[in-house]
Amino acid sequence: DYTSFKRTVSDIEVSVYKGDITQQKADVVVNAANKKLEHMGGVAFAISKAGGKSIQEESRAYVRRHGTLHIGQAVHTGAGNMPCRFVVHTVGPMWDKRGDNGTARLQLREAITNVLYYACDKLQARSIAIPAISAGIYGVPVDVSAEQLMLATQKFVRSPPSNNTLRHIKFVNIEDKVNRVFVRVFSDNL
Ligand code: AR6
Repeated sequence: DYTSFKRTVSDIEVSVYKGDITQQKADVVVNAANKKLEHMGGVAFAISKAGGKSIQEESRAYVRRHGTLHIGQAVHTGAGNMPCRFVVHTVGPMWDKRGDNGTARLQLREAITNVLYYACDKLQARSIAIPAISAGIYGVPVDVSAEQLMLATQKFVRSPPSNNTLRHIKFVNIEDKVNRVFVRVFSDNL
């Protein structure tokens, strides 16, 4: 595992890291969830497995009480046995192979913006680890996911909110080929 890109803007360090997100010691680990918070595949399954039963239990309790999530919404649970403090669950859009996906792009950007604000407003987090939301089971091309995550991050770090607590924003990819795309997009644009 290694850091493959790092840049500091407005005292916030943004990095791209090749590794397993369940092993990150950040205050917040972000989950690429679905609307029902049923953590079945991909990064959601990995988080649920690494954290232990409590993550799926807290997630079900949330949905019983408040209903399902909408795309881009952020909610949190504890992190169970993982080395982070909280899991912030968000729901990315699904890709439509035949559509123009303008809405999907916007929703992806909003999801990350919401996650960053949530981490400050609700959790006073100093560090956050984020996976390539929607770039797996939901079928968004990796370069589109990287681009939208970068755009949301770029906007946040160029003009952080007055209550910003974040000092480290880390994009964590388990797959080499996904990580390479993130390095290219972030180093070209941030
Ligand atoms: N660490 C870092 N990245 C990972 C890990 C890991 N341990 N495991 C997978 N990835 P996905 P989505 C990468 O499919 O497209 C679930 O069933 C993976 O290589 O997890 O938003 C949910 O419950 C890919 O690049 O998320 C939803 O139903 C990225 O994480 C649905 O999948 C995202 O892939 C959400 O699909």
